[in-house]
Amino acid sequence: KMNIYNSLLEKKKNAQKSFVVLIDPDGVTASSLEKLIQLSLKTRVDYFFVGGSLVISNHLDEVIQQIKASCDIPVILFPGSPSQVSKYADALLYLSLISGRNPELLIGQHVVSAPFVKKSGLEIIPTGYIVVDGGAPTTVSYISNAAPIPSDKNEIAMCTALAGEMLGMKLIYMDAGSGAKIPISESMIQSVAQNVEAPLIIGGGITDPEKAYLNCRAGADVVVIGNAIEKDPTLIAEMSQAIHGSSIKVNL
Ligand code: 1GP
Repeated sequence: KMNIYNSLLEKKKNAQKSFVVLIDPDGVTASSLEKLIQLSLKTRVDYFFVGGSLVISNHLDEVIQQIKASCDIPVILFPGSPSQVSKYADALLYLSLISGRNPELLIGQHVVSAPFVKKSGLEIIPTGYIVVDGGAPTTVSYISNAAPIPSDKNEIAMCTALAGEMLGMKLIYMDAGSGAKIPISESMIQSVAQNVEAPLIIGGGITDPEKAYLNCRAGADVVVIGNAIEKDPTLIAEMSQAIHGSSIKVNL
């Protein structure tokens, strides 16, 4: 079985950017998911993330099994709560909300669910999860009961990411929250990217391929798009081109 984290490190080493499509199990039906998978296979989607802050339905397993039956694109769980674990996935982002000061999301929920997560047999990827203000309250900022980092405080984001990395977190995921009005600024991405070695995931409110491209140029290793693709799945092709095209080395 492939090791997802090693694949991310390998890509980073080769300055290859990754495109992630976030699938909210509540936002898809079997037929819309099939369409999404087919569009993802036509261009290039590197990974699927599955999960979200609120998953109301209980068809997480079915969604992942459907993806697995149709394609080889790796599925990584992005759990909003400890109940969002599925043995059918390839890996799990083991998130600690290091931008917040809610002990439950830093360590409490991890303790309660640890034996069950371990038993899943999934590849566990310790991830420093940093929520940045997205211009208006997002589901994650409300549900987490923790203040997001103000969008113009690059140094707080940078210090938070550094601390997470020194604590042993293998990925840094900076998120403005799903459907954020304002995505994370390129200058914040740059401050973090220049100071940490862990692969950097950026998401939240990215609707435009130009922004996805600029995020990569600023130092994002992985760009996650959810809402925009849920609304218009044909955006997958343009997003994929913008993200993968940004890897081309330009000598200035
Ligand atoms: C949310 O980063 C993801 O956790 C994606 O956000 O749905 O706004 O693309 P969007």
